[in-house]
Amino acid sequence: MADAGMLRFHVPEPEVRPGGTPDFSDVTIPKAGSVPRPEIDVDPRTIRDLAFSIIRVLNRAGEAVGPWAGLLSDEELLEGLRHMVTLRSFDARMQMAQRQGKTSFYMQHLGEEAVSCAFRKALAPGDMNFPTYRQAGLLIADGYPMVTMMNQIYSNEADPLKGRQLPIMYSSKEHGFFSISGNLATQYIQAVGWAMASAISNDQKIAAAWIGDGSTAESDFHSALVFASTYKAPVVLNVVNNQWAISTFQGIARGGSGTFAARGLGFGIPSLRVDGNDYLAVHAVAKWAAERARNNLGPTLVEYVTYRVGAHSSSDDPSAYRPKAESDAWPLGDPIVRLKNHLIQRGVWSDERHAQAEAEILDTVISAQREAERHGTLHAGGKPSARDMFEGVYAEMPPHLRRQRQQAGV
Ligand SMILES: Cc1ncc(C[n+]2csc(CCOP(=O)(O)OP(=O)(O)O)c2C)c(N)n1
Ligand SMILES: [Mg+2]
Repeated sequence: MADAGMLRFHVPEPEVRPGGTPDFSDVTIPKAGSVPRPEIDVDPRTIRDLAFSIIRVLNRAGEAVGPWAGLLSDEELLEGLRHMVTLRSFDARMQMAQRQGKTSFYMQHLGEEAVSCAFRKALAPGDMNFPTYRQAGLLIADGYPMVTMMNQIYSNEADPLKGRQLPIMYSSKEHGFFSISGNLATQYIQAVGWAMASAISNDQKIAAAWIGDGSTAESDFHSALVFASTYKAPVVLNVVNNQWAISTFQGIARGGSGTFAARGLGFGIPSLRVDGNDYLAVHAVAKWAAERARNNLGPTLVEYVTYRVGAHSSSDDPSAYRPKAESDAWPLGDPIVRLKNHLIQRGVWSDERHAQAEAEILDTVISAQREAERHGTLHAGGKPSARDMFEGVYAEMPPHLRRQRQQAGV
């Protein structure tokens, strides 16, 4: 009905605030195995529903069911579990190191481990990720040394980035991990541009763009989708919807689109939603999207539905903006517990072996930490040389920088 009264300004509000009872009744969860798996060359117009559903493989009994199941062997799943436990353990130690003043800043992945760990296994050597700060699992699952990550976090003398990047903003060309940019959403246009270049040079490498729910509100996200769809860039466009953008709930950036995946539909991009806490589902969908890219079928947009259990960063306190127990109410569970239960159900794992593996992994993380700390931490021990800040940018140093370097005596 027409309402010609006073205009009202609309601001979306989360269902609950601190002190309230967590409520995810608006998150519709389809049964595991119920969403079809189309051919990779499907006409995007025929799979619009997939942008509004959630692809799931693991059911409540821990079984892998439906058309997206069956891609990974016992060994591959056990390895995936080890990667996720390693990332969680690494996070806990580094979070503690931040509280001890050994680094200025840290960001955890708690609850989101499956997304980056499983995605990495769907790529081929030479493919390039353009990650945000919450995809360290891409490095862990690719065997990047934890000591090197810690050296970067401590900005110590062995930091490969020589103290120039904020802690956790890693970079490794060899491991397909493009330097993280703190300016959010730049990853999207960079990834699409890199993918276009790969196609222009008739290469075989594909790119993966990463963004959080909140950052999709940036214009870079939309520009990237224009270029990706027009030029059928060989890129997987990942949106990690962890429900929060610091203190802003996902309804703000999502606006009226219903889901983040639905954003891709207006560009004619096949767009899927997947259970981000289901290692098998994440891997299967990532593989589908990567195959499309590699077969000149163009971009795919994937929304990972997950929940950020921890604080946004070591500088954040979520109790100021959401109920304390909200993460316990999250209906998609914990990615590590779910994969563990699946492996037990397959008969290749047990609670005892899991506890033992957790203890062994913690030992490995602690010894990596000891080794990194021998090279220094934020306030103690070895540091990068002050000379380093003058190097690596200009092929020929401009006179004013040369003068400054002389003044600094380095
Ligand atoms: C262009 C830009 N705007 C704002 C910020 C400040 N900022 C850092 S993280 C963040 C929230 C991002 O949330 P989301 O995209 O959902 O990612 P998440 O942290 O949940 O993984 C904001 C606003 C920034 N770094 N860059
Ligand atoms: Mg977010």
